[in-house]
Amino acid sequence: MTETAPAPYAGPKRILSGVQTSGSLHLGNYLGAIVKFVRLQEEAECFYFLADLHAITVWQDPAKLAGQMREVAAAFIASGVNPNKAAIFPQSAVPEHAELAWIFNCVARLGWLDRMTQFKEKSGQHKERSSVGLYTYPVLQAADILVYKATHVPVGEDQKQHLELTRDIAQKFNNDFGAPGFFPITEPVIEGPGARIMSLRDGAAKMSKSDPSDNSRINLLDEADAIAQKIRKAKTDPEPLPETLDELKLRPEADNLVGIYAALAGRPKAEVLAQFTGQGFGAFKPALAELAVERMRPIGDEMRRLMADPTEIDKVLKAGVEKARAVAGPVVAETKTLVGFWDAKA
Ligand code: AQP
Repeated sequence: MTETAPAPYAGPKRILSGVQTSGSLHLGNYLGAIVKFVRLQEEAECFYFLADLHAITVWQDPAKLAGQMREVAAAFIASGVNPNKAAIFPQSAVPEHAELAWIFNCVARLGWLDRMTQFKEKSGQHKERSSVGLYTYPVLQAADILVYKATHVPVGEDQKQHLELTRDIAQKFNNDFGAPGFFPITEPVIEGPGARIMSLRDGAAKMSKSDPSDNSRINLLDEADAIAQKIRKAKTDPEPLPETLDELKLRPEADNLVGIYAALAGRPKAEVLAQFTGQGFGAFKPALAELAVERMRPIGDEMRRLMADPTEIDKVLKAGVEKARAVAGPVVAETKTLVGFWDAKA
């Protein structure tokens, strides 16, 4: 098949993103993704899903899975995602995601998946014992995005490679099935100091819910005392904060804390650095703790309120599923026609 330049996509701007329902959300998920969900809901039609199909690529306790899913929904709403503006829904309740993923499994090439670094990191030494789902995870992610013909996807930097795969799949599908511009060539929205939040214990590792040390991350449900204590204990060095961003970059832990401050304050990193230049962590950490508590406490409180009564969340989810299926259904139907499947309704 000869590759051609991507044909322009003529559909509307549409935003999509999701968060796995595999456990407590942390500041990295919040600053890397959820903050952008809130901003983008003012700009276009938005679909924010609770990625439970992705979550089960590693073992999840069936007795806890639905509760974890509601927790992520509560995090979205408590952070300011407005269910009247954005559809919020569980991925597993919209079967079109899995249906399109199968077709994309037949479009994507093994060599493309073999290059995915997240699979290598997550499967570690035990590749043969990993689920097949973990391997094809980025193909499902492409389906999540393209089943809504989403043009923009707000994510943290760790998802950049998966987004490139989505673009490759869209382009190959459009070429293979003679449908230029059918799927958009989606743009990732990865910007600002929140795009890569690192562990509080190791400036070289990303903040992650699977890190065994709870002190490595700030969870959205942490109480004010825990937030302040984790920041107090965060790994740093004895030097005062430098003058330039280039000097700061050489000190990953310090760089991370200044980045967190900037992302929480919604200010450029250079401006934050200018404010604290020459000061040590004895002064910077309390300022950061105060800001983090001020920003995160209302979110945690609202999450606890929402999670105490699942009926409110479930109402939002049911409406979200309806909105999502109204878009995803016709896209899958058209895709199946392009592939050449028999149509029972024809
Ligand atoms: N440390 C991070 N900094 C910035 N953004 C981040 N994201 C995750 N970690 C950071 C972004 O959060 C969104 C949802 O992530 P996810 O839960 O779907 O998957 P993940 O990237 O695997 O998140 P975790 O918490 O790190 O989980 P584990 O420990 O299982 O790997 C995505 O947009 C992601 O970029």
